[in-house]
Amino acid sequence: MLELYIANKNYSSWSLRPWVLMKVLGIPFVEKMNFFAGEKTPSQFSLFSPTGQVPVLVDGHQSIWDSLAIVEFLAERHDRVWPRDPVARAWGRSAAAEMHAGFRALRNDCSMNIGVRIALHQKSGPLLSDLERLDQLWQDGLSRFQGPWLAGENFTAVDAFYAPVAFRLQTYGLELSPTSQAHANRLLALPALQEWQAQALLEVQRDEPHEAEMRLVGTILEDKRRS
Ligand SMILES: N[C@@H](CCC(=O)N[C@@H](CS)C(=O)NCC(=O)O)C(=O)O
Repeated sequence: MLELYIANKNYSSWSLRPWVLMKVLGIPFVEKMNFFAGEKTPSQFSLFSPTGQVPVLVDGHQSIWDSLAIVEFLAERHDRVWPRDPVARAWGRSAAAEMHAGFRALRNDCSMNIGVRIALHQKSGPLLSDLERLDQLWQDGLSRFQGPWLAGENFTAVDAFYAPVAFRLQTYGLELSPTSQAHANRLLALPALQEWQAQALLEVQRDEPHEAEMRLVGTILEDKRRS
């Protein structure tokens, strides 16, 4: 049985990607969650991860230690990971790679913190550019492949890569065009994302560096997490 090592549900955006993909596609796996709140040192994740980072997928004696590599490993074994249509597949792979390597301001200024609602003190130029590009990308995919998912009628890896963005939009109250906003709502309504969110809200451990960062960038309007 595949084992997926993740950090936690509230903050770990990279962990969410393979997790939601495997859940939606019904690929069986055992979840191995390691919070290491506060006291985590790189060597603790290094017990199962060569980079000291998660997610890591373990298949027997083989480890796959990056979210994009995990998706490609799964794609070699399951035919619904990427769209069947080659044009949609190439678009999906490009868009997933763009998220993997880009959107730095969105990822840095608006780190994932699912249970909290925050009003940002300000939106930096790079953040506004990332939001503009995100909106353009989502609208492009949805109109080109006619939805309801980014690369067509099925939820595929590209949707999994953008799933954490839906939580970031929700946390920071960031607005996109009506088409993209509807897409974020579609993601948030997915049973798998609802399950992830419900578990995130139950977590009592806090990652102090994340919490401090959040207090720095904005005003906390609401904290829905269990205390
Ligand atoms: N490129 C990696 C990035 C993974 C990553 O940054 N993971 C974060 C958790 S969301 C992590 O392990 N942070 C712990 C650390 O860097 O010590 C991937 O896509 O899997």
